[in-house]
Amino acid sequence: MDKLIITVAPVGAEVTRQDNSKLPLTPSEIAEEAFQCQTEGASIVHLHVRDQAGNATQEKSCFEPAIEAIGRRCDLIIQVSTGGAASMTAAERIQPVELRPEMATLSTGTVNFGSEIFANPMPVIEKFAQAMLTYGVKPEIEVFDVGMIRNALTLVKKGLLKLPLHFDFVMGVPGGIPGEPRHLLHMVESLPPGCTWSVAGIGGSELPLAVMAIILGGHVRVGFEDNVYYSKNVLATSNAQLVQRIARMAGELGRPVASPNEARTILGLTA
Ligand code: KMH
Ligand code: ZN
Repeated sequence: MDKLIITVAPVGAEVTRQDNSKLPLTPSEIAEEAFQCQTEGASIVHLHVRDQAGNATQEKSCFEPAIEAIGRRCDLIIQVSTGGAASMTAAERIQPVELRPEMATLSTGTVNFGSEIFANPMPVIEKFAQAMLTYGVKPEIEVFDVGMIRNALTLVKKGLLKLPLHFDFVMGVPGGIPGEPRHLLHMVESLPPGCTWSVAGIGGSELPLAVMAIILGGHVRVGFEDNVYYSKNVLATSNAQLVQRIARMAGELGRPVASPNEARTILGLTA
């Protein structure tokens, strides 16, 4: 098995300081948290940013200072979100890809997202995939339900995505695939050979699905975007605390964590 890639999703678009007062919001807070997460074993940061009022934004001018601040503090792979928030337009969401980060997310289907709809019709997915080809950005395929794997493979046939793909199964969003072990097994079995995958379990499913991924040869995403708790009714003190637990458990299970450069090799990001 490859070493374990831990992605941290420290900010998200929906979570607030009411949910967890330790949520990083400004570029310097995000960079400091990213540094602490790399120290604990993370190798990718999945990046959302906020405006001065703390609201989610996809403005390039808000991504730039966060990307620069992270780059000054550590060498994590930066993966910008193109999901943004469910209320945003596709034109808003795609903006940070133009900054040529190493990676960006690509959601390959529409899903109910709580009381909202996270809309990704095929023409939008194709446009986003084309933008990632144009700017030389490696997509991480965000899968909120099993049909989205098939949509990604349709884009491979059209030449808009290249195998082997890297997937992230986001499981437990209200409206998406539930965060249950049998569903993770089914998703993994639905991938073409040679693809890599990680799992981002929402809320209480984060830890059990992460442990499954460690054992199955997948990779893991944790962070306040997905879960603000350390255990039932106990808030996490930082994103780094969540990363540290995964790295420790992976070590116990004989799966050491990948450094950012080792993750680059695993994901084919190096020339
Ligand atoms: N905030 C969600 C609506 C992504 O970052 O690519 C979408 C999301 C996925 O978070
Ligand atoms: Zn996200």
